[in-house]
Amino acid sequence: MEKTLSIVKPDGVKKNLIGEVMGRFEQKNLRIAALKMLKLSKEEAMSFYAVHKDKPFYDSLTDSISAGPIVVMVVEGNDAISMVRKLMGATNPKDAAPGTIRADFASDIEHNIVHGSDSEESASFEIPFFFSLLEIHPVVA
Ligand code: IDP
Ligand code: MG
Repeated sequence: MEKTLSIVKPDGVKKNLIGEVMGRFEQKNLRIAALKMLKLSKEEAMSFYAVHKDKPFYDSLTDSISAGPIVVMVVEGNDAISMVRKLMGATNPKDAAPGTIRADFASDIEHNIVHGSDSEESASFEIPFFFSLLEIHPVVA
């Protein structure tokens, strides 16, 4: 069992895709182990995406993710990190494989609907960024 952090970004919430994103995870036998809706401040967005602080898109990225409410979730299952990444599709929707969330719904690279941790290391930073241990409900086998 692996855990990953996924986010329905502000553009995904605006496009009414919360259920669509969670449904795609659940259809692949992934489980939602924790869930909440919130709005990040610019400062919180900057610390969440600190790994990108030297990138040219850091300012616009942190503006976009703090532009409206988001849905954050812990997703659990076999190979959850890579499964979620596969269901999301490539960062740039122009490169995303057909049938992925980003290919189906994203308008552009800055508005690409969904986030998913890219490694165990990032998941172990991103999950506790949003959730305490008491808020995570591991799946009972
Ligand atoms: P990921 O979300 O697929 O893991 P990252 O490289 O971690 O992609 O970048 C984080 C987010 O920053 C992306 O989802 C995208 O919204 C935005 N982003 C990444 N690369 C670019 C870029 O070249 N221009 C503008 N925005 C970008
Ligand atoms: Mg990333």
